Amino acid sequence: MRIGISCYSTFGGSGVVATEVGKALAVRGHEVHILSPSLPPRLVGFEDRLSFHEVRASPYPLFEDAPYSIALGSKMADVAEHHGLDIMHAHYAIPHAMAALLARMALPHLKVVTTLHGTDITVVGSDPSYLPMVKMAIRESDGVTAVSDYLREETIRTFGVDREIDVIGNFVEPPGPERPDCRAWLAPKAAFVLTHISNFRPVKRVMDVIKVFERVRTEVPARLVMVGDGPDRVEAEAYCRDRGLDKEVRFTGKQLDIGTVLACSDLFLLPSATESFGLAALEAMGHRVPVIASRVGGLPEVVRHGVDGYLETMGDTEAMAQDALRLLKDDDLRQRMGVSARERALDTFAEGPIVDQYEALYRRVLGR
Ligand code: GMT
Repeated sequence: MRIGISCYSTFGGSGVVATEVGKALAVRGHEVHILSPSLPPRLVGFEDRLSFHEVRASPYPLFEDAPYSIALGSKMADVAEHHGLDIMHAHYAIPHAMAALLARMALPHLKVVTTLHGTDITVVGSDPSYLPMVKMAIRESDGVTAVSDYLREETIRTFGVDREIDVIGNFVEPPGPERPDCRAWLAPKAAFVLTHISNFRPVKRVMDVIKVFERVRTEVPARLVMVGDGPDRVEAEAYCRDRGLDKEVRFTGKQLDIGTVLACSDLFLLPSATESFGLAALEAMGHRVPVIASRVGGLPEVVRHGVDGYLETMGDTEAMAQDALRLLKDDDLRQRMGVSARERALDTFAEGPIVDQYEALYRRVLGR
């Protein structure tokens, strides 16, 4: 098949999933074209049958903001026509699904598959300024997927849509070789390493991460590694400085090699307000790192409470800290949970079977 994939080029999970699906499809022999405002971070290395198309919205004095959605629809139509695409797969509804539908108006044979990732439904998609168009995009796409049962149900509830939505989860690959020296530079004094990875948006509740850590460090030697960047980083860093935690909490900013950090971590913290799936948690599990998270959204479909980690009421930082202390004080329990977490990640959310599901959906919408 000839497949276009449209996504954001940020470090977020939707771009990661889109890029990894594209790479896997190219390895399987499909021709894949990725469209994004800049090179997605995971699109590294040369892969035969995989091309990248940068989308640029040209400025014009009349525009307050150049209309990216129109430029994306134009680029989709152009790539689809000149490369004979069968499918345009939009990752994250806004604006990729609407742009793909515009491209389909220009080229009626083009089929549109939309993957809903999370806040495109639960936060921004349900905002009245976007809702009617998100609803239209869900209704009009030839195929729609959601990354968890929770997100599928939330989509039906929020938009009142009556259509088939396939649930296809996020996935991980088995981790590569670990770097033996990373623990020494993350936690020089044989302390435990707690890790959080996110885009530091309000939905991630990064201050809860710091509060859990603050409580944990009163009982065991520990370091906190905060990977990523976003609006709430400034507040979190200032808080750590004010409380004298800045030697123990390390803000690394965005990192490509999260595998190295996870390989040296003892616990992963994800106390989000909502999370449709929680790809960062799954990646931690793939590295044998137990997860402590909020019991929200699709997280219970990923992390089994008491088996791969613990799930607590959102905002209950004391319960999360108690879970962390229980795990850090009991090496056997921590290792057992790490092993379960890895098995769950690599068995239930392995790349191969998940990419099979996308391939099957493409064939279904193409009637092949
Ligand atoms: O919705 C976002 O905040 C962005 C999006 C992304 O691009 O990272 O994250 C969502 O998609 C991921 C990949 O499917 C999921 O693993 C995340 O749980 C989901 N984020 C939220 O629901 C908050």
